This record gives sequence, C-alpha cells and structure tokens, in this order.
Amino acid sequence: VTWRFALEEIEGSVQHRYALELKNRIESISDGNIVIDIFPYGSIGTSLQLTDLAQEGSVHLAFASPGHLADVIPEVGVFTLHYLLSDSEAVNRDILASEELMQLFREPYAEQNLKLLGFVPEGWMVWTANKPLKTPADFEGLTIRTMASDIAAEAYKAYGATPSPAPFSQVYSDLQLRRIDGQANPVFAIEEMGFYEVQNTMTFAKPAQFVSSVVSNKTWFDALPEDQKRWLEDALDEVAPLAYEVQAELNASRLEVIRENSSIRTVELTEEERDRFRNASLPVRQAYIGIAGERGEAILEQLREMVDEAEAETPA
Ligand code: 6CS
Repeated sequence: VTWRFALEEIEGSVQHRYALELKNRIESISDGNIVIDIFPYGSIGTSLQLTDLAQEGSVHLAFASPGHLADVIPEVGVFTLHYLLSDSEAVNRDILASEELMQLFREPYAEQNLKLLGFVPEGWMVWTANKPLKTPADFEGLTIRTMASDIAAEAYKAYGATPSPAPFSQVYSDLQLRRIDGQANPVFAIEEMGFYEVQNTMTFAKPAQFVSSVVSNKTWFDALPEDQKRWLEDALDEVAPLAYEVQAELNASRLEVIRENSSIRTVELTEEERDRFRNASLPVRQAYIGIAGERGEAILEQLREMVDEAEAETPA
C-alpha cells in the first residue's frame, strides 16, 4: 500500500527531513509493504488545501501549521500567540511532545476528521523587513505578511502593523514587488525560500516558536490494521526528538548560509525591548479567547500552567 504524505515546506526543510525519517522507518518495519510518497510544498497546494485533502482522505498524512489551520480549528491559534510559551526551547520541546498537551487537542482535531499525530517545533520566528523592528512603534504603517488565519493577523495588528494574510508560496514575490514590507518565519525557511534576498534586516525578538502539527485523515487512521497503527505510532515517537535536533541544526547552519550570501543585517533585541513587545501582545490573548471560546480559553490557561510548572522544574 501507499501512504501519501503532504508537506507545507520544500525539499530540504524541517518537514521534509521529518517525512524522510518517518518514511525510512515505516518502509523498513513493513518490509516494503507500505510505501510513503512524500509531496513537498508546491507539488499539491497551499497549507489550507493540504488540510482539505487530508480531511477528505486524498492524502493520508499532512503537516498543518496552526497559523493557517486556526480558521479550521480555532483552538490551535494558541500557538500563534506571542510570548506565551517559554523562552527556553527545551521547556517548549517537552511540553509540545507531552501526552498532556496532545489530550487537549485530540477532540478539536477529531471534530474535523483529523487525527492529531504530533506537534513539531521548528524554531523561533524571526522578523524580516527593510529596517530593524525594535519597538512596536516600528511596526506602525508596516504591511506584514501573516499566515492565513484571523488570529495570526491579530498578533501584528496589536503592534500597529497592517497584516496581509497569504500562503507561503506568495511571500517571496509579494516582498519582491513591495506589496508587503516584511514577514515572520524561522531562519531555515528564510534561507530556503530566499526571503533574505529581498529584505535587508532580520530582527530576533523570539516572539514565538514556529509550531506545526502532523495530522492524518481520522477515518483512515482508525481503520488501519493494528500492526500498521503501532508502526506509525512508534515511528512518530522516534522521529519527534530527531526533528528537534534537525531544526536546531538547520536554523543554525542556514544563518551562516544567509550571512555568506548576503549583507543582511541581524538585530537581536534586549530583554527590555522584548518586554515591550510582550506587553503589547497581551491583548491578543483576549482576541484568541473571543475566537476559540471556552475550550480555547481552557487550553490557554492549561498551557500557561504547563509552562510555569516546567520552568520551575528546569534550572535556568
Ligand atoms: O509561513 C508559512 O506559511 C510556513 N512557514 C513554515 C516555516 N512552514 C510552513 C508554513 O506554511
């Protein structure tokens, strides 16, 4: 049998490396009886189109990033909120991999005929523009591309920017044609999509991790033979820690590539500067609750508690 796995990122990306690791494991444990066909970004469609295809079962596995998915599953919009998760990547990694967190989201995904298979952190969001973005005031009058959901746009409205929601594939040309002034993505994506070629400054404010989720069609998953279900679950467990290493490695090495190939300026915000953004971002949590309702609010609170607890246990 063939399992089709659709990605929101191109070859060489974090999602692609993840998919290759999963493919190797499944094909080997099944003695080649299962073949995973990987569809990198561009071969099928935008993130939202991939979600549609997963919901209808045309693809079996897909990545679905909350920044896009939140108009379909409002609760996942929580991952677009700034300064909500920890400043510690290790704390975030553990929370995102926890069964406790998965439990909170199982139902919202299932209601959309999607089986949530895992959350994948892909690195800190980095802002690019043609100027440094050191205070919320620097965003005023700036048109910034956001992922497609309403809540993803709210984060930048709070800083005074004009959000311009668009699919990933449109970002490069929108920057080139000056239809937008800036965008946000992890370093590895800024490199592989070439955004650094059409922007002159990268601002490191660590507002949030880029988090994606791996999903499958739920009807398909539920009907899998027990051994295949177990192979998939075991492979997912094995790939999660590897994917974390991969994103760390890619985000570091691609920054070097960007520096070698351009004269882009990098600006790292101080804690005081970050605090200003944190304060400006707080009202967006109310907007999230307005959109995601009571269940969303409960998730937000529980996530906050998980972060506080984990930070208390982790030595700084
Ligand atoms: O900005 C986006 O739309 C995309 N960014 C990444 C790093 N992955 C997929 C997502 O669609």
